[in-house]
Amino acid sequence: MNQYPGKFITLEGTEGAGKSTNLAYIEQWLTAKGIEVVTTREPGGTLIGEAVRGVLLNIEHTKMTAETELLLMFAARNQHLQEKIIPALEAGKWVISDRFTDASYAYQGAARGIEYQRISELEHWVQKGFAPNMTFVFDLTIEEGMKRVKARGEATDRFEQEKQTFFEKVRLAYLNRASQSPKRYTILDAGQSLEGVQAQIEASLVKLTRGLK
Ligand code: Z5A
Repeated sequence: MNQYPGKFITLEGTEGAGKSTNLAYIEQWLTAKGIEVVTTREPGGTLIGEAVRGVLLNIEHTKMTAETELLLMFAARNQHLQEKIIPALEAGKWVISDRFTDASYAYQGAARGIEYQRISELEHWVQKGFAPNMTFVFDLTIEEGMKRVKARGEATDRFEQEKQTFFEKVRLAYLNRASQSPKRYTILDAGQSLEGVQAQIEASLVKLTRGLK
């Protein structure tokens, strides 16, 4: 639940599915409606969170355990919530985050094998019931996502070195979570052209902003 005046939107999906590209589209769309928007990302979003991101993505950290990974995700998230997300929402701004807690269930839970119950305990401790108003799940085949990432030509991080089966588990976990709460989640066919994906996003944003001046 989000009891603050601003709304909280999160973007999720496997790598290369188009989250970062469309975050900019959502920001522009909402800003054009006169809404004040803050964009951010996880892990990261604050000075401390970005430092933790550096630790999490570093390809030299081959010995990182799944539990350490999960705790670092929630350490960064706690800072992100207290320092950036909640103050912005309290001020009536809308916050759009490239990934949030669903990623912990999908990556550290489904793919790394940590029990959901353990993740849920951390979620309750850090978030105290707080959750996004809307979550877009960018659904794309792993092959197509990898092709897009390769074409972008950037250096790979620690997660991107995982095998295809790891990402298949992540994809399935997102789809399962979304199917359990269809009111909060919108699954997007991210295999469509950018225009096609943005038309799907716009349809949801129209519903979310209905009634606003
Ligand atoms: N992680 C975790 O394990 N647990 C957690 O709790 C959290 C995160 C919060 C970093 O995330 C890692 O952290 C992530 C999960 C883990 N690891 N992985 N994998 P990240 O979000 O920074 O990393 P990412 O998912 O790898 O981001 P990405 O590769 O940048 O993906 P994207 O943002 O979804 O894609 P994009 O940059 O918007 O698009 C990729 C390319 O495709 C780009 O060149 C676009 O121009 C192109 N594109 C986009 N849309 C289209 C369409 N429709 N058609 C054709 N081409 C397109």
